Amino acid sequence: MKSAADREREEDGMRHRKCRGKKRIRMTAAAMIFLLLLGGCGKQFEVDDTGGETSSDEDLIVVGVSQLGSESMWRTANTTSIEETFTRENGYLLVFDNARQKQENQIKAIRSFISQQVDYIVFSPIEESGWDVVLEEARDAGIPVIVMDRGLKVEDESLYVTRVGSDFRAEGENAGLWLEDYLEEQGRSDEEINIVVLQGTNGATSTIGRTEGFEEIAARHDNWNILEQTGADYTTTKAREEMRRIVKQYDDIDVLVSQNDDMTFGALDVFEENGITTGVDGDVIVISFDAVKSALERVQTGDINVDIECNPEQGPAVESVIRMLENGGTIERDYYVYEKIFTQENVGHYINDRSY
Ligand code: GYE
Repeated sequence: MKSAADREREEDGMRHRKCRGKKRIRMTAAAMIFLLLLGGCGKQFEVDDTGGETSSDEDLIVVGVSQLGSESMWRTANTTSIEETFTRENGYLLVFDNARQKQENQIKAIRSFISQQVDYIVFSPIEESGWDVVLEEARDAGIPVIVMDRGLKVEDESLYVTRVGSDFRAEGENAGLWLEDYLEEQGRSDEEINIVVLQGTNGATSTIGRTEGFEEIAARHDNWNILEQTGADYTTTKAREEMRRIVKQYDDIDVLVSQNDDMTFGALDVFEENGITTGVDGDVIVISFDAVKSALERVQTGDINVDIECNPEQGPAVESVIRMLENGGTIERDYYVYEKIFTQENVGHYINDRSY
């Protein structure tokens, strides 16, 4: 049976309406904050703060979201952010698909969104390449595509409207810059420093950016030796497996750079198994990424030296973009979310407010 929203789309024969002047859709508080951050766009939105009715079905904006998987705590928080943003109460009908780490599943999901004639397609590309054909299909169907989290490489940039996510290269650079400062503080700037890097999923923007950013800083230091960079798919299990091999192979690891918290947990288990101490009072300096609550707790206890935040709460920013599109506003090519760096010194101020 067709939903009222389906019927509405068929009736007006339009797959994407630039402006829905008749509609009043409440904006979440979080979306308003993002608007302030995005700057200059706030005036384009109508805010219904009456707190009252939910929108009727015909008014709902249908958003198809293809999530790449559920490999990490970060990903779960990102999915929650989407689910909490695109609610009926906020004026949306969310069609959600979890691709379980397979690009072919994401392509299938996008095709299914196209055949359902959703109003917007939002997706987080598992890797950067291989999207041209399906995005051309979305364009031919007149459905705007918003890229969330990881980015992509397409021949024709107009195949997607914008990307909302993190500046992964800056995250990688921040890891390197933090290490520079830390070694200096410790009086170890001239020592030989042996580094192991656990990388995320191959071909993912977050892996590429964090790797390149860190390498750029490492290249300034002849005494920083990257012993090995190895992929562990952003998962604890794979990281454990790789680290068991690595600790056998090298007996003098000074620094572990682990491109997400889930992999860091696996690595910490293996260090512990092997009687190797980590963190502020330990032998191995540990640099992690994401900053989920359970990792911040280990920053607080000192097992992890630093956690470079990657903010998964991107639903409100994606919603802001949709609002702007609905109102015919000008869209930037990239929207970056705000991110911090946590060490034992500052983590206490933030940890209690962490919801994921
Ligand atoms: O860091 C990791 C996840 O693309 C930013 O993917 C994301 C990364 C995140 O699975 O935990």
